[in-house]
Amino acid sequence: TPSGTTPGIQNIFLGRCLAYQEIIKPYPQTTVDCNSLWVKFTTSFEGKEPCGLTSKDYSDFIETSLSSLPEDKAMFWSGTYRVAHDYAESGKRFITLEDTLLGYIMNGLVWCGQTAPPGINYHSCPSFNGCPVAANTAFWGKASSQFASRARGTVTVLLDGSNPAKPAYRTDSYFARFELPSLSPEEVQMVNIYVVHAVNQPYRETCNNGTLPAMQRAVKEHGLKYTCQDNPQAILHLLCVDSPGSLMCRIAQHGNYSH
Ligand code: NGD
Repeated sequence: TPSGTTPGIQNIFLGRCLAYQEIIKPYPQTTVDCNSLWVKFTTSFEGKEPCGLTSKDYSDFIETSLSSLPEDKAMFWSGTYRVAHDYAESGKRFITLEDTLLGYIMNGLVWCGQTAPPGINYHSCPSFNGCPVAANTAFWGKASSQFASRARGTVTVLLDGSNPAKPAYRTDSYFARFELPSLSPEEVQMVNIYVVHAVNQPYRETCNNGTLPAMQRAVKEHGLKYTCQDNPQAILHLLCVDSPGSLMCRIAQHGNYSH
């Protein structure tokens, strides 16, 4: 059953907004007033037909809350939510959209409007594919492209090379539709592509196989330089936390290096 707007959304929104700026502060940015941000958010969709929204409805809200990004920190993910965020370390190592104020506030929330009072539908919202122009895309598409347009220096992309149901590079992903096209060839010097392979699963796609060659062509055609690596050590080590005994995870157990 499709759920409606997240109960208590105003408290969650304001609490996340305050906590992000007062406590979490992953990197220096200009302060935003949380109450006026809430007003900009609700104005975007309240009282409106949920399937009629476009990214324009969210422009003011998104542009007020996204500030500039530090060089070399932007990270994109596609099918790799968990390991990308483990690796990013809440903005300390890399900054994903979910480590920005906007993404931090909105991640996981459900919301939609209705023309009848009270203007917000707490009973049911359209499913992901339930609208002609997905309501989801009106917000997350705009948020993703605005985030990507702020990236500078080296950017990092984590793709899933092990999912039998989803190719690593899908032309209908948010990454392919909104993020890659918004990277500035003037501001972005290098795209580091990491292909993640699940532990003890076959390598379905690698830098040289499957959809990766097409992705590298797309990156090049956009005027960007790139590198591609299959399961870099740092990523493998993160994945190995959950299967330390597996053969590909047995490392550095040969001796005692303490003296
Ligand atoms: O069929 C779907 C579906 N496809 C994507 N998503 C879907 N949700 C459904 N219910 N049904 C949503 O997009 C879902 O919230 C996923 O977690 C999210 C990402 O899909 P994925 O893993 O296939 O990767 P994408 O390339 O499409 O989008 C990820 C990139 C990443 O670099 C973020 O900066 O785009 C940005 N992003 C997009 C959409 C949503 C982030 C979010 C988010 N935080 O919710």
